Amino acid sequence: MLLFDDTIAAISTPLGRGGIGVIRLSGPDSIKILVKLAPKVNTQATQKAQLVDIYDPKGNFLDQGIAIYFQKPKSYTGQDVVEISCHGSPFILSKILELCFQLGARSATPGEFTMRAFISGRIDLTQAEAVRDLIDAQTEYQTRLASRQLKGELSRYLQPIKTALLEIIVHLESAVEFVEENLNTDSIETLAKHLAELVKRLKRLADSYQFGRVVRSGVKLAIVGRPNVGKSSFFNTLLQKDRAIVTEIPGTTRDSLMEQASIGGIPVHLIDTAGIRQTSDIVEKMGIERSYNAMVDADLVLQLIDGSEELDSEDINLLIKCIDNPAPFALIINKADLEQKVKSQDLIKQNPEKITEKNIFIVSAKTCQGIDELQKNLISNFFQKDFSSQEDTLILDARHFSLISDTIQELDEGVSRLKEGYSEEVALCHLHLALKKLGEITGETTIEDILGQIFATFCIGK
Ligand SMILES: Nc1nc2c(ncn2[C@@H]2O[C@H](COP(=O)(O)OP(=O)(O)OP(=O)(O)O)[C@@H](O)[C@H]2O)c(=O)[nH]1
Ligand SMILES: [Mg+2]
Repeated sequence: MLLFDDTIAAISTPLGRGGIGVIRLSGPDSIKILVKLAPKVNTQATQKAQLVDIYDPKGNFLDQGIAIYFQKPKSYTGQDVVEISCHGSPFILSKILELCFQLGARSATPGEFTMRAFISGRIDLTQAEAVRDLIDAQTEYQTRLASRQLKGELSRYLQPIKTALLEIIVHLESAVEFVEENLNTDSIETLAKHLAELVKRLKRLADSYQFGRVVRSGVKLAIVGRPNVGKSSFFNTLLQKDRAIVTEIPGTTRDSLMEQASIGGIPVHLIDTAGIRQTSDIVEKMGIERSYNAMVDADLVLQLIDGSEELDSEDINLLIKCIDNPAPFALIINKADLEQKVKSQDLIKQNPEKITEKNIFIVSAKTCQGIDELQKNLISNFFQKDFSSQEDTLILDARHFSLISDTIQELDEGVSRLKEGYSEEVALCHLHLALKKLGEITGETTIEDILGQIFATFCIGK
């Protein structure tokens, strides 16, 4: 049983110098500790910012700051919470925190404030996870999704499914309870149909994880091609900085380079590679080996082609390798600002089954022509399968995906047992398990060590 009858404290702002820094306390002694630090604080002025002078126990003045006493239950954690904003000097912050410990608080573990909010019923587990995701978000789209989840989007999607499942369970339970009300074939058919409908809704959610995972963890994009097609220029254009060396000499890039970027709101790990060609130069050979490795490791391979020159055997050989490579690939015809000798059709006819207009982008790394279009469509063309819009509810978290998959499996089993004519008890067993798994997503049914694992991924002070 998790007990939260002690008081925790932590610095909630990042370590290091800053304009202000915030120390947060939660638990029954919070206000007592604040009074010791700032004797003139008005303890009746709850939920209000107060200018206070902060002293150590010997009466030495430490800093002037703003204190807010959030009286329970109107606080983030549902307990008495105190937030002290003082000047953001690492020395002052750690001094005040140390005093909080001396006055009876203990150090908060990662995510412990949010865990208390969850335990006291202020938020459900998906909202608690959204707090962590919001803090970790690196792109605007990630932030938007986390805020939607924080507002309870996932719980709202699941609630009607849970209610419907519970109704079916109650119906079956009464059939078991009153033997004379044994279900006839028609009602079994109807129940199985209702359950199949729930499975359909859950599958839609589970399918969104393919894209959700990409949104959360990002994708590895390897830029490959023969020398001088403009790989490094394209890499720099996407990064919006002069990261890789660009020259007109073929074989300029010798080693793979990796940088983080954002394409269409999705975090990407962008890899520029050495141009692939036959060579006897030992260093260049090693670089090319790395280009092949990057292709194998990538989630999406971008083969660059110089549109101002005829396709040559090196382009075609690499294209065959891209087709055989397990990751999806896109073909980027670069140098669109020059007279074009390569058309989309020239590429499609190499393998019309594997290459379609959807795989092909025409750009100029030099003038940025076509780059906006590529940014808009590249990721969604390859990873946004099976769900229609970016506004749909998305599963981003492996824990949610695994629990939804388990729920679907239990529901499928339940439907099969009903149809096969087993007793209602057998089907009920699966349906109860399905309900339990759904409850675990929002935290209605959760075991303590799972909570420990989830909150360990938070930062301290949140
Ligand atoms: N006109 C034009 N020139 C380009 C474009 N992209 C790249 N170039 C030029 O093409 C030459 C080669 O560019 P890089 O980006 O170094 O090509 P790379 O594919 O990285 O070459 P390696 O590293 O040697 O494999 C340079 O002179 C670039 O300025 C483009 O879109 N238009
Ligand atoms: Mg290069």
